[in-house]
Amino acid sequence: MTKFENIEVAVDAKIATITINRPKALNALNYETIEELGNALDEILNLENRPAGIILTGSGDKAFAAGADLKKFPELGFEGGKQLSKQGNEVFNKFENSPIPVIAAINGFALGGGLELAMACHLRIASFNAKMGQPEAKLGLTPGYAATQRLPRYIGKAQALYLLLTAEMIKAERALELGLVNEVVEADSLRERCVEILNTIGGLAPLAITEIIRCVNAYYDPKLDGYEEEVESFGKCMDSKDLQEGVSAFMEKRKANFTGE
Ligand code: DAK
Repeated sequence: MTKFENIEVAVDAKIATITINRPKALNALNYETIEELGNALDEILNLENRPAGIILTGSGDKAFAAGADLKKFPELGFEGGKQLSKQGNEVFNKFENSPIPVIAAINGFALGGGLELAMACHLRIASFNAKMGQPEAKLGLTPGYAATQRLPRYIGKAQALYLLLTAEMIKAERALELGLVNEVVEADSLRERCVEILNTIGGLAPLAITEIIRCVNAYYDPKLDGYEEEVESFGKCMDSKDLQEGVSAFMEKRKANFTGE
């Protein structure tokens, strides 16, 4: 794996971990960091032994990512703003469409672009000290990385508008009540819980996991008919070695040994 400047990437046999590593700026996302996140994801997905999943987190115990890096914002202007938004959306969409699941381990502040990045992941596990919000309106901005689109999907229009219009920061327990995160755990067991979830997923059929992600994403894609995509995926899985192995293992009362084919 490439050695990056703003993120750290570690890969063991089954799990890749990407850590945003700008603790002095509370892991704020600048252009370079977002670029590196996209490149790291590409490298992980191209590994010969592709891991079962990815944990995305922030370094230190204070922040997942405290938003887009605000320092350069005042000089960006219209074109610079659009370019930044386009780059972010491309990278975040790449995470959302990753064929292996990505868990955001939210270990502190996840604000603005930081929460938008977490929302592009498939699952969100937060520690009790995590705080989330979309403070863009406080800064004179609309969200640039799709909070106006993803937040309503997770928590409904009324609650999404509340968070976007008030710029209020909420605690992890409230995020759980709203359905924004999957679980809230103690900070010192955050990684352990994410590993446990990915180990569970890693024991299942890789092809089915990839197709489930694809079909659920299709539900939210106006260009696709999710029902048709599901039919396609079902046919594809029926024709797979994983299906043969899964059913044989069930009949023979043994653990399946999937190959993702
Ligand atoms: N950017 C840059 N530096 C940041 C930062 C950020 N977002 N957040 C924190 N830092 C830096 C602080 O400046 C400080 O640096 P020094 O002063 O030590 O050099 C250091 O991190 C520690 O922060 P604090 O001293 O403020 O720490 P506290 O514990 O007191 O407060 C806090 C923590 C998270 C409540 C506070 O730092 C804070 O309010 N941070 C800003 C949060 C925020 O507003 N984030 C931006 C959200 S808006 C778009 C693309 C993307 C976006 C929008 C449009 N287009 C392309 C159109 C996204 C926008 C956002 O993300």
